[in-house]
Amino acid sequence: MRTDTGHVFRLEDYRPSDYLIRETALSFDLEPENTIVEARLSIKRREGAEHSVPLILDGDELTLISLHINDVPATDYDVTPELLTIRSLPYNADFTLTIVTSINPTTNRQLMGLYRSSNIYTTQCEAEGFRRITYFLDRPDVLSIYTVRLEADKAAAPVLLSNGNLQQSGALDNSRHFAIWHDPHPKPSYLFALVAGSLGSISDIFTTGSGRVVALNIYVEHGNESRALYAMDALKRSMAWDEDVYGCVYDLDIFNIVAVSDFNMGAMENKGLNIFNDKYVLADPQTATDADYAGIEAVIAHEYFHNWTGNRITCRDWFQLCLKEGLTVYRDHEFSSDQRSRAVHRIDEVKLLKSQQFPEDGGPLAHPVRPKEYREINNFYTATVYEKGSELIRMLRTIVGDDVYYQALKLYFTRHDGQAVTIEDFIKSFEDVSGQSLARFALWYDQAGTPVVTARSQYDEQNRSLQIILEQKLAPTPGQSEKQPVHIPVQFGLIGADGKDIPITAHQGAGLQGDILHLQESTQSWTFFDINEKPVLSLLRGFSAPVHLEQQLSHEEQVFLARFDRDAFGRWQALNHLLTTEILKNVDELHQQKPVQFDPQLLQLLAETAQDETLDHAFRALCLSLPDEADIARVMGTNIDPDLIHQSRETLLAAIAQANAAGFTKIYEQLHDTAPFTPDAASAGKRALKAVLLNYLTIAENSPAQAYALYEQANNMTDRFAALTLLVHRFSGHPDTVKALAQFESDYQSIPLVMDKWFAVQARRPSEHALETVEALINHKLFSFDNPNRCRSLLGSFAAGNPTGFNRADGKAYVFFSTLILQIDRENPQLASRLLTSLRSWRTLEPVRRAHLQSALERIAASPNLSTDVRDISERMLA
Ligand code: B3K
Ligand code: ZN
Repeated sequence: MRTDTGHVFRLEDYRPSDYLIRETALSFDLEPENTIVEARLSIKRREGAEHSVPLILDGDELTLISLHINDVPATDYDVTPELLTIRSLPYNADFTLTIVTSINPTTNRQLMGLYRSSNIYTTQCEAEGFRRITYFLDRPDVLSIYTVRLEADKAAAPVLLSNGNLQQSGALDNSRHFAIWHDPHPKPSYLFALVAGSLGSISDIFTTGSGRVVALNIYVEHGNESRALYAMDALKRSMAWDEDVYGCVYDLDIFNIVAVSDFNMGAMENKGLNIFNDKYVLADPQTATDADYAGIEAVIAHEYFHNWTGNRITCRDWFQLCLKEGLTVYRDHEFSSDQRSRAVHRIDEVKLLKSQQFPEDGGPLAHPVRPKEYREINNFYTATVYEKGSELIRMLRTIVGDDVYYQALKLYFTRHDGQAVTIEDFIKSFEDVSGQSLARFALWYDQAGTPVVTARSQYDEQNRSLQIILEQKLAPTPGQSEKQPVHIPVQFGLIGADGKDIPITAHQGAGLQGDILHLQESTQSWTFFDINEKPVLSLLRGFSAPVHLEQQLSHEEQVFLARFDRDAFGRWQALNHLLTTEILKNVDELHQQKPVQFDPQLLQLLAETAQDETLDHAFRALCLSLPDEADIARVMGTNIDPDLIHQSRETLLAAIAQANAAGFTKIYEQLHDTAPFTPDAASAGKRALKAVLLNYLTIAENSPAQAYALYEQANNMTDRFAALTLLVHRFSGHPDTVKALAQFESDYQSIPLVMDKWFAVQARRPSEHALETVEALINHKLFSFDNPNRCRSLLGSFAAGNPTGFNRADGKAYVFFSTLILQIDRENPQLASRLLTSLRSWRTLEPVRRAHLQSALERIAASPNLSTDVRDISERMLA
């Protein structure tokens, strides 16, 4: 492991490299513990660079075996595992460098570079893993054409894959064989990939609009082939969608996907050879939930869409990461919205943004969508870069309109194809097509923090006019005390007493376009005329900008919006606000040991929503689900006692359950379905509603009977796991629960992705004894620190998904967790630092817990030999 050097990389220091690598010929002699890599690089000195300037190549834990320049042994160079500095290079600007290194894929537990997982050789190079394979200019602006020869034992590795198209393959002596792959598209090293091993596969074809017949293959562990069919279907739909909507056509004869079980993240978009965490490939009704299916569809699309947004046009440097990630997330959200219910998907996107990105933006790890500096780039694959980055694209589209949006992207694709570019280049395409300056908008990329938009409105009965005043503020964030106003598109509607939108005919105030108020200054106001009645204001429809909206709406107005807003997001938002307010009010009352009371209007509203058959099931499920405990904590912001939040939320759940038991039972029974499982959104919506109602029913009855019945009858994992969750979280220790947990374990012990659920559900059980459970599960025969999915399912679920259990007041879970972070850091720094970020909101806790958590964090920060990843996160969290 590389330990921290303290070096800080800064955007302002960017310089093009003095040398280019035009062609890269790699040859791998694959052996589990000693793989020999020969890299033959066609180097070109950049025009204007002095011939005396040394060539400095990146490495990481490499062993150099030999080095030749133009086939002559090199003499004037320095080498360490991290750096190869070559001097006395030929006068001629073009020369060939041949580097031979040896690496050990078996002991590579960082899962970066070339590693072996379940006997499969696989790679992960983004961001800086290629330098763990050979010395290279491992930076995204060095684009090269790759030819890759793989050689391995034929029985151990019958499948040999790399990027691009297969050129040649054949048998060799000593029961070995080889394959040669060529990728005609110049690419940065982070997109290089190889896979070798014994794998099963499924195949299909896709014919592009330009008539190219593309062979599609998904490789999985033997026996899992049928579980890859949904991923294949999602891939074909993604390919068709990207052609139809963006005109992006696939550009190779083969598209391969490989699923591996040890992977640090979701998946990787290597050119023509996407490598996936098997969690985002494998599904069948018996092992995957609806959420798993939706996740597979989204990630398959996301990686495929990178072929244009990321691979054909890539990032000049890692500060520009959002250039490919924000845009690609936006594209995958749009794809999923087209495949499913757009309104429901938007609510899910916003829930994710608020739960993951808002706390990041509001805490010690806040950074701009395009950071200005980093110590470890792997710590910047964040919700801010991805999810807020996607929101910026969404806003940009709102600002310029659909036509300009698609034209500008077309221009961006043609203008920059084959280049490594910046956010400025991207914005320029939009400015050129729209003829409009986007300077105010572009500030979003450089300013961290979530703007607060305060809205006031005044109705003048006499003049029949309505004035709306919007104000924006952005609080200081680490390293940024001064902020400027940004361009915030606020979609809105004025709703009349009949529940219909009042048409806007006359107004005063700059920056109104259709139903969008373009807020660009600190404060702006608009006056609307011919408004015959005092309307209810629906602001930020569709969550048109990633901001905190502060608005003085009365309780009645919120209820009105929850009933009548024609914007489904607006309805959900109003209801969510009412529920949050109710829980917060009761937190105060519980804190003061006062009796808790409930708003009868709210209970009535929930009953109506549950029964409203004009609404789709998934939407009803979202409306009836109370905000999570973490959502409540985020809104509270300070002095958080997770036990009080839990109690308050539970009390409201019980009140809703009791008030609606009969009505909910009726709907629940109607939803009973014996038809075979299908993963489509409509069926998934029914199951989601069923699960929410079942929660209320088990609370009302205070009995596990119905949950256990569903557990036993379920013909799919979604229902079965929903039932198991209720049993474990509400009836822990009950004989039914004990039986179900044991049954689940014995049924699925050989299916790791399902066992991840079994670990996670127990780690999330809200109880002060959850720590003891997690400690015991660490010693379970199926727990392994080597498998990131398993670590995340047990430790990540505990730290990020169990507010009461993890934050027990004696601080013992913090000590336990910090010890494990240090242990994991020695093997897999990326995993350790990612797990650690779940503690980023530690300062919002009440003083006793906060002090305990601070000591645990300080203990981490004070440990010697930390990875750069964990040192960076722990120091920023404490700063
Ligand atoms: N680009 C990869 C993420 C790489 C993470 C490196 N630490 C997956 C994706 O965003 O599509
Ligand atoms: Zn991505």
